[in-house]
Amino acid sequence: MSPPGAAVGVVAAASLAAAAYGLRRLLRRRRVVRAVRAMGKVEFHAHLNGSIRLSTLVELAEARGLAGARALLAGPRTLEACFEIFALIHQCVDSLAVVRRVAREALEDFEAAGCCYVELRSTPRALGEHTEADYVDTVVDVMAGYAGALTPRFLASVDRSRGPAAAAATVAAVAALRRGDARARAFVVGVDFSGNPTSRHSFEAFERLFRECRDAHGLGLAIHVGECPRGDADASRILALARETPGRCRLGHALHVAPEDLCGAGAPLVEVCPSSNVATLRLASLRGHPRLGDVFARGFDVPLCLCTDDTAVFGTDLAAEYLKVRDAFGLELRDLALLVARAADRAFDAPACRAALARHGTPR
Ligand code: 6MZ
Repeated sequence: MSPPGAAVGVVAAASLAAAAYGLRRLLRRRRVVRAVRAMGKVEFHAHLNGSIRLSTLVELAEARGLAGARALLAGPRTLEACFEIFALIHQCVDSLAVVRRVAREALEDFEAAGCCYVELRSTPRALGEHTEADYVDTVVDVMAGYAGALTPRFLASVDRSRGPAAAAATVAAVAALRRGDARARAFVVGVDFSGNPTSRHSFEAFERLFRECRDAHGLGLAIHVGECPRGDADASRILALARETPGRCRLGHALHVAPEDLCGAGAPLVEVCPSSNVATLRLASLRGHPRLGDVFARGFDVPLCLCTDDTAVFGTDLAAEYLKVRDAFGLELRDLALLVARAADRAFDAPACRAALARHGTPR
């Protein structure tokens, strides 16, 4: 029988080895997190007001006496809850001065997450005596004056729940602004079709307007599709339009769409928003996300880009989204960098996007 001192020694050595293993794992994880944060990334699908800095939202809500804000933000993120949160945010973002602050902070936060090029989208709103064009001009002014290394561009959002007449008015205002102002022409590079996907308004009512944006105004189209099942032909109309000029049309979410409809020659890029999609689909894990397994494990050739959607609503940032996908599908850093480099070609200002990545030093 060995003396008790020897047994204690064995236990001590085993615990030391376990502690050293734990420490090595921790350090390795920290290196991975740092590398993913530092890697040059691009963001194509971020809603400005959904990207409000959370501390700013809480501050603004409290200043306005919006008592239910904290409880709403603490609850789950069903699709319905998200749209209640957007209503709350819109109550807080009630002047161009606040728009200016939210836009500047959003750019700072994207840059801090390693984003080199961002297309921020927002639904122009008339605030006080100011017009929708003033709203767009304010965001463009923030972008033009941004002193950081991030390259920003703007997409004007059409909220489908406002209906086609409001959409036409928004597009007319944006087109007029771009016609008269070279700076607006440089920064406003596309239009987005978004809003509550359960709205009674079908894409059909907006299709002519989106074609006009593409053909008459030279704007890129970013279209939300298949966020929830719909009884109309919404998805098939959007998929057909997207295949006409794939470089000028991207799809947002595309969850209730068959992978076969998103593959092959002329396939549009899908803006995948991992945390948002997991929340609204109520998935147990990212591994159950439609299509990602097909792409990463089975080699389906679906062009895609990882995006945040609404950082405030989903408690995320761009680096966290890349990290989640890396972890769920066992990707290497070079796989992520390749994803970014391929996506860059589908930016609505692709030369600016590629230049921003090159300045960051991302391998292509
Ligand atoms: C559809 C969404 C969205 O435009 O005021 N928006 N539309 N699906 C989503 N996924 C959850 N996330 C955000 O930003 C907020 C607006 O963006 C759209 C909604 O119309 C929301 O009101 P802006 O800057």
